[in-house]
Amino acid sequence: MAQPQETDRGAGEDKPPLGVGMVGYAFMGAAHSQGWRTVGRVFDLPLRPVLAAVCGRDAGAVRDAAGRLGWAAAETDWRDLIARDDVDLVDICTPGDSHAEIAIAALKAGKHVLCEKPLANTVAEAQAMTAAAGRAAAQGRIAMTGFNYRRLPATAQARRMVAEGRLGTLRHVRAVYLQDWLSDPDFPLTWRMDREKAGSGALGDLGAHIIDLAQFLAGEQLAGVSALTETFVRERPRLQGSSAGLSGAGGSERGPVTVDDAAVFTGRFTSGALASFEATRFAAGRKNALRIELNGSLGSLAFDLERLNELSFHDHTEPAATAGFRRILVTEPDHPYVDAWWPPGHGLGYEHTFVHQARDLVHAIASGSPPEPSFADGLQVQRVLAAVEESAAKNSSYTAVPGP
Ligand code: SOE
Repeated sequence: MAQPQETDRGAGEDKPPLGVGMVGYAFMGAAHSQGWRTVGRVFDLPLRPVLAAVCGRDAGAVRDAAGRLGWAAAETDWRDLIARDDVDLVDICTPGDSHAEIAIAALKAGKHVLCEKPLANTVAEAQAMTAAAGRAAAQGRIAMTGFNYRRLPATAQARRMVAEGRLGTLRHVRAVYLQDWLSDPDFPLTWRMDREKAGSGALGDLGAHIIDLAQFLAGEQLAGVSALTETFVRERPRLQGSSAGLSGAGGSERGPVTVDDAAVFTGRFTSGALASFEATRFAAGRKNALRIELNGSLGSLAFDLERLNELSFHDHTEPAATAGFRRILVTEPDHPYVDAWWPPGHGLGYEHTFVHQARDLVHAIASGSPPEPSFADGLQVQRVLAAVEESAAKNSSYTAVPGP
């Protein structure tokens, strides 16, 4: 049974430090912190990530977060964070309305940048970020977009199989990302339901993931979309004095929801393959259900985040008598990322995507090679998001069915 080699578990004390400064410390900040704390103790890296400072506006809360998440210092102004000499890389884990300002300033200050998805709230912001990343690349600075679901062993293995031609000519991609945390109409009005802060609702938050994953696995881009979006609950209780986020209790006063609750859209890839997507926060009973299936002329692949160590693969070249979807348990040392972890069959989790994201970013920084996904990749997803919203607003492809 393959055991992790000692060389795989680099403590890295002999490696040059890479000072990380993180802005934001809520769910994504906690997930990224886990990645930065762990990556140098599992992978043999060319640089040693150091959790230099975390930034948040509330001095007491960010100090507590620094202690809880393992950051050496706390800042209350992101401008002070990017000015620190011990910060080489700025990791942006804030709502989308601050991504562009922070990323562009950090790149200008000579820092590398990792920015959570979606890259920005608008195409214009994403374009400005991508231009700044292009200028910074000339100075050897790296800018990555944080689409973490590319970095599960199963999705990375699926990409390998598609690239090897195991599916043949791509015909279909169908992807859903289903959550249900807004099914309760009295769930309070948090930043995720405010277009100014979040840019969009389920579309940008969940739809961005399946757009990126579909294009990553297919190895090609969407050329066009046709969409429907809906806001099922148009008013919600305002938060009372708390920025408690998802779990805060709402007051009696209600305010408008200014983003989509759900988006359903079809797409055509540049090759002509067809796609369907669904992103919603109202799929009662679905907690974080990301599922994607690709159908090609030679076979099909399916992935389910609720069974994230597995792939379903159908080889259509097999005789019908024995063909069918079979399960690939993606825990072998030859599978992407797995050789640094556990022996076959032990499996990884959601949080490992952030460790792998950190690993790949450190290698890109050390080698000066373009990161994947880049800001340009994030811009392309932003363009698809904008096309979905434009299509839904035009309602052009929607044809009412005549009544009796
Ligand atoms: C939404 O609830 C969310 O936290 C997304 O913002 C993340 O990107 C996704 O990974 C989990 O769900």
